[in-house]
Amino acid sequence: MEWWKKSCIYQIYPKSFQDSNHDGIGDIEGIRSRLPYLKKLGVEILWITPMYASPQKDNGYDIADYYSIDPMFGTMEKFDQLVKEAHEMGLKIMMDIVVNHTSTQHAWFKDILKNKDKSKYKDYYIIKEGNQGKTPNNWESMFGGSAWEPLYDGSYYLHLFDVTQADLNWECDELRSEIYVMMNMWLKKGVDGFRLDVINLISKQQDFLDDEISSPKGKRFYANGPRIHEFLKEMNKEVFAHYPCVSVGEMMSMTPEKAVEYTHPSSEEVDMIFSFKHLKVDFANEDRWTRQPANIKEMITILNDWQISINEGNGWNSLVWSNHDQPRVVSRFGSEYEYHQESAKMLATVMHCLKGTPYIYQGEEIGMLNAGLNEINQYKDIETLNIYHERINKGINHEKVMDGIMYQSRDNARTPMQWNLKDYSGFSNVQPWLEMGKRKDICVESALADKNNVFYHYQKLIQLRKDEELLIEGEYTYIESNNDHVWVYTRTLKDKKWLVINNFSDQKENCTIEINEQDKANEVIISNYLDNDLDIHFKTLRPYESIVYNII
Ligand code: ISL
Ligand code: CA
Repeated sequence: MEWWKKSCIYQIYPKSFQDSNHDGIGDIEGIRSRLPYLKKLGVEILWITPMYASPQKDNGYDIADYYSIDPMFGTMEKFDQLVKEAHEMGLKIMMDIVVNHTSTQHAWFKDILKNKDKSKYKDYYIIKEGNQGKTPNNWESMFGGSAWEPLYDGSYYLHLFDVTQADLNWECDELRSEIYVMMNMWLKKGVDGFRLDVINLISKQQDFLDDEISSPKGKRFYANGPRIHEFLKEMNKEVFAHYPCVSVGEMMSMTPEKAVEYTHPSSEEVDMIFSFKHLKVDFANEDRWTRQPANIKEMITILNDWQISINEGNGWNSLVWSNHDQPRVVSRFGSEYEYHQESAKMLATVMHCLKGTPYIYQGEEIGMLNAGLNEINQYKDIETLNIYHERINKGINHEKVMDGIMYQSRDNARTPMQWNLKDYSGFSNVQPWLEMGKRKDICVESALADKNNVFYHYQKLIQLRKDEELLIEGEYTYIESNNDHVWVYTRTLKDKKWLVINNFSDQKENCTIEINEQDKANEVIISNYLDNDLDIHFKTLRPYESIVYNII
């Protein structure tokens, strides 16, 4: 079995993980100092978001030099030492690589500004003539506004994200080779794999037509574009195939059918994809910035559909509640106060018992919550600031705009990691680059001191996945339960069967579980309440109750 199927991936957002030199910004030394903590949790792969040299307009997703570490995080020597120490402790390192675009501070782009038409790098980016003094087409940036920015002579470059993130031209053979050489360099150094940022956007349909259908405009002409499979097969052959590495494609506009095309072993593209469909069930009218109560039934339906289709197609799933772009999961689908621990544990159990590779985003393991920042000037995220101005300019009132931002802003997940009850939660001795979240009582030190804390629940789930082949290879089956708030499923391997019951509601819920009449439970494997009975056919579940039974 591939090693990455069994492992749990922990995502580190280095800027906000641990500051070692007290400049308010997390760094490599900070990560190194916390390896024992991660080891204790039991995770096996550390995915670290970009630490390359960057002007940090989009917190490192705007890379200026793929070959160096940003001084704010440390040096290449420090990075090498981190990899070495992690390996000695049995931890693997997954790099985050951004090859859909570079920063406009990258030497290639700067060369164009300097040498203009003489620059050999003009073909590395997507540069088009304007259309009678206007942009080449009506495509929009994901972060608001036009996706085109004028260059020096009436032509425009494409940027699907911020204006400082220029899209690379994957049609250019030389560009592709340079990217593969660079990726090989990191693998040779000893890193264990890549998370590939927005990788299914790299192949753009070449006629660059106007678009009135997708949102943002243009998306259907580049998401899963015409040459995407060809490019990924090439990347696999040139890079991944030479190392026992893992490759995760972050992809939007995904369906399980498409996911199978990318992850089926015979496709030789990527090992798994990271996608978001189930994390849109609290958007009103598909508008992320206007919230509605989460539609749990829809979420269960989506996740269930992915489990079934991916397994049937022999692909592989990523199991994800949160990352650095998403609100905190307990704030979103759980309870911030009364059932904080119960709901955080339930959410953990649901994901970790599904088939696929689970991800934990830093702080999720202690149930960290949304930031609670209510002033726009407390926000740093470029997307949040762009959206704020765009919506205010459209005449939407400030309170409504802030309501959306407080719930959805990416900064919710980016406030510094809370280690202890000291100033700045032990993240730093000085005011951090982004304000601390409002709920300072939730921290690692308090979590570790309480044997019933959600931290130990995650630790147990991670260990269960190491011990029980059933959780890795076992078949997933949906079980009817006549209650929209409840998700019941089984995992089965040979003659072993586990029943997983989860209540997503903050109320007591009754349900009848449509499992075989003769099935009986003989053991509770894990639960978020201490006293469970062994009845598995009819249950009155307590708020956010979650139980895993062994079935005989
Ligand atoms: O942030 C989002 C809302 O959830 C997404 O639309 C996000 O922009 C998308 O998932 C792509 O994300 C990745 O690429 C971006 C970067 O800003 C994100 O941080 C990164 O995860 C551009 O590189
Ligand atoms: Ca620092």
